[in-house]
Amino acid sequence: MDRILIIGAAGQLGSELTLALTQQYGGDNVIATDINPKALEKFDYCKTAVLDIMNHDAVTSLVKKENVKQIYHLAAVLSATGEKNPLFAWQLNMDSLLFVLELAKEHKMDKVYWPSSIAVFGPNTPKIHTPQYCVKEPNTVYGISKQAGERWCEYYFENFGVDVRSLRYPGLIGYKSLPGGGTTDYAVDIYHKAIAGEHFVSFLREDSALPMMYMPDAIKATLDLMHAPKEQVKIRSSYNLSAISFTPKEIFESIKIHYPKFSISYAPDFRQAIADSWPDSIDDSRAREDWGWKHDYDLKKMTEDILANLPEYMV
Ligand code: AKB
Repeated sequence: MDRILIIGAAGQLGSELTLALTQQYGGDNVIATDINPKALEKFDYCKTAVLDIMNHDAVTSLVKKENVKQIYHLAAVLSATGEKNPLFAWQLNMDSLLFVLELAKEHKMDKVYWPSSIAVFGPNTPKIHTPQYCVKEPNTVYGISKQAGERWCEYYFENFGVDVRSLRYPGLIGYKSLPGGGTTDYAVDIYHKAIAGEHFVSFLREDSALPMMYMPDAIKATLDLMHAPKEQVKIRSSYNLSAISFTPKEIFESIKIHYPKFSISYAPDFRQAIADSWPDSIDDSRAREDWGWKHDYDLKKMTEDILANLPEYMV
């Protein structure tokens, strides 16, 4: 059985992916790691270790000690936070990926997973049904690091045979943990405000459409890609991935059906420029053709599920 190392396990994606991987591989074979010891407490069903991805010696010795065969490298500085400290974001996002790719090469890992993002696209990219291959001129440090990272992934696959797989996630929406520092995060926060009976101030304009995805779909896509036979994974930079697209006004209206007193106002800030540089919707036909990707949740179904389940996580 493959030993799996998850780096950045306590983040928004990692929190749910760790559980899904544990259900598939068993708690003895999954090692959830994070820089924040407190955040690891929730993983009482698998192995855990405090780990700073920038501490290469510590990561290498854990990989050797645990005989790790797969790495899910999820640690990253996201788009909005990245703009506040661009050099740190570049250093963390790039150094960590290159280190993981080298580690996978040296230790002959079976597979590596690394998330990319719609942030690889930029203002000159076609905005509607953005194709897999098109102009990419990202103008955030996060987007630049994801675009460069994609090139490195393909390079390590082509030149060293590292079986690295990747998805360009849209904005991810889940209720089990809070995201940190992204431009799409308003679409998580809005549910918390509705349930708390508070007014919501959107940092994006009411008509600012962005590609989004409910977390169960993101987990399914990740596991489907990682379990696909090697020959079906034909794109080794990163796959476009899509489910739903909506504006702040549309998500607000989907919630208001259930919370008629809920109110919203709009106060766009620096994140509006980031959102404006990203696509409105994504063409993910290659993921659908190559390994059978299919999403389950639309906006209505996602809202119903979140409103039914979030209250118990808000205590
Ligand atoms: C962000 O908003 O930075 C992320 C992303 C789209 O990658 N959620």
